[in-house]
Amino acid sequence: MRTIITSRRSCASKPACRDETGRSAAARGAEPFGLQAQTPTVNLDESLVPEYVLPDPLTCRSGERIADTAAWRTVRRPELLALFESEVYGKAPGAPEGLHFEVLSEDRYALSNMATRKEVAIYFTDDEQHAMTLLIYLPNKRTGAVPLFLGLNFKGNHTICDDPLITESVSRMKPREEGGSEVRIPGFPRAAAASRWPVEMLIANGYGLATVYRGDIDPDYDDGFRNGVHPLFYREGQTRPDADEWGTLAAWAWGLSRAMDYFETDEDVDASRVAVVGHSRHGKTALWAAAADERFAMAVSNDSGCGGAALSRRCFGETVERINRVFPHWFCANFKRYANDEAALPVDQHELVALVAPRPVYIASAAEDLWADPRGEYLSGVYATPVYELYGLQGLYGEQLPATDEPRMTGAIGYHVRSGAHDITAYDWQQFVRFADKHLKNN
Ligand code: GTR
Repeated sequence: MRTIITSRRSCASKPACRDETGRSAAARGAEPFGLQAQTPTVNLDESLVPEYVLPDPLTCRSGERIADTAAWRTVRRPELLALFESEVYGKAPGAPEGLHFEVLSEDRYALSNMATRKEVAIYFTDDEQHAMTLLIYLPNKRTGAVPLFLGLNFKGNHTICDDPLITESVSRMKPREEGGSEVRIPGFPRAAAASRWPVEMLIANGYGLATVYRGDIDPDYDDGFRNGVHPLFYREGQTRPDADEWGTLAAWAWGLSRAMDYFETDEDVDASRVAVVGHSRHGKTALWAAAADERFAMAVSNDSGCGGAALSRRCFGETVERINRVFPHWFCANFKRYANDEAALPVDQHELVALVAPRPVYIASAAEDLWADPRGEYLSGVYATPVYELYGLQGLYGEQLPATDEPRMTGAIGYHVRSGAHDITAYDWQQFVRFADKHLKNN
C-alpha cells in the first residue's frame, strides 16, 4: 500500500512564488509578473510543494483492500467513478432518445486521394435542432475497419487541415455585454490549427482521425448552461445542472461518447480501437471520457494539467481554486468545495488515470508548461500503476520525471515530457502513434 508522508497544509498556505498564470507574459498577453499582486498566486517551485497523502486507489472508503481485478471492477472502480462524477466532473445523462445520424458528405478523393472524408451530423433531438458535426478522415489504403484517433478541436472542424471541402464550423463566443445574447461569428481561418492535427501522418500510419468542434456540444464560456446540450435534459423547472451534475467538460465527454455511438454503426471504423485524445482542456475531457465510457480503447492526455492528469494535492501550477474561479462552467459545482482544500478531496487525478485500466493510457507533458505541472502529470501515471499491475500490466515507475524528449512506453501507461511550451505538436502525435501501434495494431 503506497502512503505519502502527510501534512494537511492546503494550497492556500503555500508561500507565493509566481503570479497568477505562471506562463510567460507574452504567452499570457497580460501585464508583466508582479502587477497581479491582488490575485492569488501559484507555486512553481518544486521545493515548496506541500507534503500530502494521496488516496490509495486500491483501498475503498470502507477500508477494504482491493487485491484482484474482480474486486476492482465490482467494488472500487464503481466507487471511484461515482466520486469523480459527484465531486469533480458531474454526472452526465446517457444517449438522448432522439439520437440519430446522417452522413452529410463522403468524398473518397480527399487529401490527394489518400483518404476518405466523411462529415456526419449527429442529431441529439428528433427535430434535428441540436446536433454536432463529426469530421472523419479514413485511410483509403485499408483492409476492413480501421482504428482511429478521436478528439475535440478548439476553433472549428475547418481549422484542422487545409482541405477546402470541410464545412466551416460557426464559432460561439461569450456575449459582448453582460446579459447579451451569444455571439456567433464565422469561424477562424481554414487550417488555422493545422499544426496541431497531422492528418496525413495519421493516415499514412493506418489510422483514421475524427474530430468535433467543442462549441457544437457546449460553448466554452459561462453561459449558465443555457446554450449547449444541458437544457435538453433539464427536468421540469430546472434551469441549471444540480451541484453533482455535468459541467462543460463532462458535456464534451458526453459528446465524444455520441461520436462513439456513431462509430458503432460505421463499418469503415473499428469501434473497438478508438483512441480518445485531447490537448489541455480537451485532455481533461479525454481522460474523463475514457473513464466514463469503457468503449474507448485508449486515452491520450496532452498537457491536461489541473483537473486532467496533474495531481491536485501537489498545488503546483494551476490549482483547484484558480481553475474553478476562472472557468466556473468546466466542472460540477461540488468541485468548488475543494478550492484551497485539496486534502479534503475524496479522490485525486492518479485515480482518474486508474479508471482507464486496463486500457492503455498515454500522458504527455511539455517541459516549459509548468502551469500544467509536468511532474504532477507524470506522478499520476506512477500512482495509477498499482491498478494496472492487478491486471499483470506494467505502468510507470520512479519519482523522478523522465528526461525531456525521452518517451517511456514499454508498459500500458506511456509518458513523455517534450521540450517546449504548452501545445500539441507533431512530436507529441508521433509518440501517440508509436504507443497506439503497440496496443491497437496487434489485436
Ligand atoms: C488554461 C487553463 C488550463 C488549460 C488551458 C487550455 O487557461 O488554465 O487548465 O486547460 O487553458 O485548455 O488550453
